[in-house]
Amino acid sequence: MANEPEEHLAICRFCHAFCGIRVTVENGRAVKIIGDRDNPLYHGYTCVKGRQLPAQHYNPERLLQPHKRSAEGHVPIASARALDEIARRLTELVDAHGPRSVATYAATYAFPYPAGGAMANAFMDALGSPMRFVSGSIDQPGKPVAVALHGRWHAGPQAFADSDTWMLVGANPVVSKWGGIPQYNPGKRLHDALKQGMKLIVIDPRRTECAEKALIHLQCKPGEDPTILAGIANIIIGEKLYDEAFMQAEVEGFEALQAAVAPFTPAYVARRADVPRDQLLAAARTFAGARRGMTTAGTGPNMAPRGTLTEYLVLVINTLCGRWLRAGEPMPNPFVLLPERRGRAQAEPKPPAWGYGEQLRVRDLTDNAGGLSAAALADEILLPGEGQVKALFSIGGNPMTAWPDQLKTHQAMQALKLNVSLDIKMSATAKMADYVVPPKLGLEAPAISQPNEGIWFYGASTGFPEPYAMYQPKIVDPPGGSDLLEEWEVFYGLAQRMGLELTFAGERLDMHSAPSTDALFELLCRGSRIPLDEVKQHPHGHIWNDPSITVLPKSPDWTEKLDVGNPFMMSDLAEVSSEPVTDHGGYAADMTFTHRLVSRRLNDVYNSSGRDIPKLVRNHRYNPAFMNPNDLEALDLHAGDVVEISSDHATILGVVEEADDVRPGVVSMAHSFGDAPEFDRKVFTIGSNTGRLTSVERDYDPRTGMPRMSAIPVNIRRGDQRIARE
Ligand SMILES: Nc1nc2c(c(=O)[nH]1)N[C@H]1C(S)=C(S)[C@@H](COP(=O)(O)OP(=O)(O)OC[C@H]3O[C@@H](n4cnc5c(=O)[nH]c(N)nc54)[C@H](O)[C@@H]3O)O[C@H]1N2
Ligand SMILES: Nc1nc2c(c(=O)[nH]1)N[C@H]1C(S)=C(S)[C@@H](COP(=O)(O)OP(=O)(O)OC[C@H]3O[C@@H](n4cnc5c(=O)[nH]c(N)nc54)[C@H](O)[C@@H]3O)O[C@H]1N2
Ligand code: SF4
Ligand SMILES: [Mo]
Repeated sequence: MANEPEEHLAICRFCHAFCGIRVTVENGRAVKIIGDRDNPLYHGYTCVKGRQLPAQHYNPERLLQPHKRSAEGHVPIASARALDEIARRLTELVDAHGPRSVATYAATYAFPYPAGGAMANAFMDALGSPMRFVSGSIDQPGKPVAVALHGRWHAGPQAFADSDTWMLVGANPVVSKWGGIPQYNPGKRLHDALKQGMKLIVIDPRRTECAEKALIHLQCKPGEDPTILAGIANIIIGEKLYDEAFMQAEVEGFEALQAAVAPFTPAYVARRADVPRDQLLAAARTFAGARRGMTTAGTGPNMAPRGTLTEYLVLVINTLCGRWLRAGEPMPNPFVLLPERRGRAQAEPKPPAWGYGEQLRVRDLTDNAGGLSAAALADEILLPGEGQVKALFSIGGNPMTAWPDQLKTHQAMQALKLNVSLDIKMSATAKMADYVVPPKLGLEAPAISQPNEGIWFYGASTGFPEPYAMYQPKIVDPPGGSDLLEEWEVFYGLAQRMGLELTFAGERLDMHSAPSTDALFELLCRGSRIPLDEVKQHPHGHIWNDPSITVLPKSPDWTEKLDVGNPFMMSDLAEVSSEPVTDHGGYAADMTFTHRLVSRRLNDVYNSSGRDIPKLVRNHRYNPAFMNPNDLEALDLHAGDVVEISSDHATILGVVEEADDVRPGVVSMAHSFGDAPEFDRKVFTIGSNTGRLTSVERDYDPRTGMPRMSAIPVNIRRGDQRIARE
């Protein structure tokens, strides 16, 4: 007889926003998801992806046991045996080539499973390999690097909730639910703020869902953000709109900045970035004329050339306007599952930004505040010699679709001696892996909200806007007959077999009897402001406000300042102002490009995830090449036509779609679609890979290794229309 349905409270881990949800469970299976109206942070919000968690958990495509590559393709293998074999091969590789031959790539789905990433690091520590890469290094590595150069204001930024202006540079948080503004039911937060009179400014070549609500939208040429932001800084300085007292007391480098931004006159910026001069002036005056509010940048400009400089100028504009918390103001989030953070109204000492730690063997790249560059990992795998990477663990990541320079990645995946993918499905990467070890999914293992606190340190204006936390126990068992390992169990199991002692979050682990996920969470939360046990008493999640936690005054004799005139950044600005203003992005003179391809997110899928869930691909199974109707007409193209999109590096196919929200001259296309070149003609079912258009060897940021992944100069040509729709 069927059991009565039960309701459970959970954290949605389909994306990084971690919404509080209610899960209906029938006969041990999750059958329905709705938002939890009693959750104090999200108030019942969910999106279409989160409501598909049952379809994700019981997807026929989901892998329910580890697989091993064989002559007959991938065949199931018991998890214990898979770990035995992987451990043996790792030992051989490390004996022959040293620990640096082993690399980890912890990506999108490492974030919601914090014990996995931490155990992978513990394993790499024990092995002695520095080769740990994260997807953050091909996301917005300019953020932490810019913070290191400019300095972090210890108390943190002004909060969104009490701001009267906000400026989004190439970010679309209403869709991405990620940064820019607090990403926890961001549509509602933005709506409420606008109702209270917030003046929103958006800088984006697309009239995005956020731009539609903006007071001022600079629909700029892509890739010109350093120019636009330098122009805004120049106006703020020229019109004396900056916070003079704050600059005097807390900031150095003003004269250098003033000189470096001087060439970026409104007329120059208007011409170069192709934005109306009056709008540019209005944006600067509106932002600086308001009382409170931050400028924040998203992935668009971070993937365009000079992401670090863009992020630096974002900080500069915030600092010019003094938009950092002052002594006596409440700390919006003193943390819950991390140690209490009581900020001081002062600049922190600046850590090194790059030039330390592991030296990569290509492009003179070093470790940096954004982490070792995943854009150089394929080279590290392909380049013979001492230290060559021979073994790769992808932890919740899909290099074949996400890394720039896909053809190089494709070669690298083939060159690996041991390729292990911790993935829920046969992704484009897993298909090439020697072992695919599938993990438990979000409802099958306990969860903590702590990762969304930790991202506070990544840049400015990220993370929970209030001291919120939630714990979720395991809700359902994995499907019967499955053989799944949580990500941390893989690294713990390998260490056991290889005789390695692991230290996890500062604690030596017992290598004979495995910990539980809950015990690992206890270790991750040690010393937290609120004990994890207390958080567990609040199944809907809870906000631990403490009005007594206010920003402390500056320490006596404190001399550290924020720096708006960093010499590297000033010299980058000089380089920008000396560039010729061209229509094709300063590219080789013998090649002309008519368009620039920009990155974007699609609401219904998450990078390469979700495309095997029918409700999420009801609009498109592919990533359309969105273009302005005038451009389509000029090229005699119609919606649904197949085109060839060529950069100076490669050509991909695309299916065009009319979009009047896209600026003329721009192609707006999502990443992480497509597969290896042999599948290219399936463009209508799997889309195509924009990463292939990028060379990692040119136009990269010399400190972070970030190549040009947006604002890519391209030409568009009619393609072969015989390519089948199905
Ligand atoms: N051209 C271009 N390239 C880009 C970007 C861009 O905008 N343009 N964006 C960049 C950015 S910001 C990022 S973050 C990277 C993303 O880079 P990746 O993280 O490498 O890419 P994803 O496609 O998110 O890969 C996630 C993988 O995890 C698997 N997965 C799903 N759920 C789980 C789970 O619960 N556990 C585990 N272990 N695995 C799971 C999925 O099946 C998928 O294969 O791509 C970057 N690449
Ligand atoms: N639904 C959904 N949500 C996601 C993801 C997803 O795939 N789907 N991916 C997740 C990931 S990994 C991340 S890192 C976050 C990213 O979150 P966001 O940074 O908010 O990402 P996007 O929505 O792509 O917004 C980037 C914007 O930059 C614009 N842009 C592109 N090039 C330029 C340029 O040169 N200059 C300027 N000014 N703008 C430019 C694009 O038009 C786009 O509107 O989203 C996360 N959330
Ligand atoms: S925004 Fe959607 S996918 Fe992301 S956590 Fe919330 S419900 Fe889940
Ligand atoms: Mo990302």
